[in-house]
Amino acid sequence: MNFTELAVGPCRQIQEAIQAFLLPGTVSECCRYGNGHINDTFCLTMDTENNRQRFILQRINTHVFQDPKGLMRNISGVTQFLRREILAKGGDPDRETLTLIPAKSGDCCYCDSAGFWWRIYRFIEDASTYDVVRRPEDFYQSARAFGHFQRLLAGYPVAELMETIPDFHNTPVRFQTFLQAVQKDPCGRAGQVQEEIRFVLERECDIPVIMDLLNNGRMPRRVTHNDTKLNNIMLDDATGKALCVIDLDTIMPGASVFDYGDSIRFGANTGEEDEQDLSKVSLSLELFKTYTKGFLDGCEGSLTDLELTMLPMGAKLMTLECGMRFLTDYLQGDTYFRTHREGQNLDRCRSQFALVADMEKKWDQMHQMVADIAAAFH
Ligand code: ADP
Ligand code: GN1
Ligand code: MG
Repeated sequence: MNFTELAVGPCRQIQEAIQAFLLPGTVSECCRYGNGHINDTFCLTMDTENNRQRFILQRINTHVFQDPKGLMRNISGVTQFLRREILAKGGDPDRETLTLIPAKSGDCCYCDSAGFWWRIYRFIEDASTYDVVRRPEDFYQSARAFGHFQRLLAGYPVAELMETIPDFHNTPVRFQTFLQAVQKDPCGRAGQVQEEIRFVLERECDIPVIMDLLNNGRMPRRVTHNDTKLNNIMLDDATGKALCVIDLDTIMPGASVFDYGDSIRFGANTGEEDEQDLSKVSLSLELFKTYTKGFLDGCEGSLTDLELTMLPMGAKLMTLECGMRFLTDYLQGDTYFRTHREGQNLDRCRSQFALVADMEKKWDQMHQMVADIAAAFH
């Protein structure tokens, strides 16, 4: 058995978790996997006499998700629902949605003797996630899939969903948390980031725009994914088509324009999310257009006129909110997002803010592009 690069906890903990699930054969390998910022993800290989099968083992971040049982109820409910929808459309639910492996207890997750929570998914083979857009077609595919995902979940009983992170995309609440972090300044870092703090304060009037529309009922609350980064979608290696939407921890009622906006934030940035050379950061209008087309294709005409008008605002606010979250985490001592180097959260924040600034320069063009593409649906 080979447990490589397991930086979290003792191997014993992982072995205990693996033992708790209904898995075939014996463990041949277990290694860290993927580039998520939140959970601890491992690729687990199990050998039987004449077969080798891979699984995704995850330790749920309970600092972030404080009700792991509720979270797993959401994922179990949503994946069962999606299985039925996919089957009804003649698709392959084993590849087109996540499949949870049950624990021996019959639950879909396991709490180990040290209080850590674990889950296991079937590994989706012959498909990949990407951290940068390799070619526009990939981005189009991801857009269509995220739009379609929202469409598929339109019939999901919303009342059954718990809020896995309260106020997750409540930008005004995020703003208040940011202000408190600036005021408390527990690590003495606020002095170095005055320019970034000012950047947020100058945009205070934008912060409540989408939440106000949701709260006054002008914009519908839909079942949304809420974390629509490119690396949360698997593309089929053979066909290049989007195959499966993953990372379902944050499915909650929310704004469609935020699902759209978070993808733009991550995928249409010509620089990296943590880019240190800010001259590389800009909004690619070509990718913006590509994503907009794909998302609207996936939504199949279900977005209201107001949602369509607010797509650019969704992109700007998701980028501003995420930058503010990175800055808050930097001020609080890097306790939320996984970091791999000193100052990474600040670099992430600066990249987001540079992208917001570029969106402001391209604001009219963004609106015009959305209007032109939306016109094709009327
Ligand atoms: P995080 O919440 O930390 O972002 P994810 O659920 O997104 O964790 O998983 C991290 C990475 O693991 C993904 O980007 C993807 O590359 C890989 N992954 C997750 N689930 C599967 C799966 N069922 N099959 C294959 N790869 C997966
Ligand atoms: C986190 O889990 P991951 O890496 O897909 C975060 C998102 C941020 C993103 C920034 C639960 O996403 O909200 O937009 O990092 N997820 C959570 O890269 O906070
Ligand atoms: Mg992820």
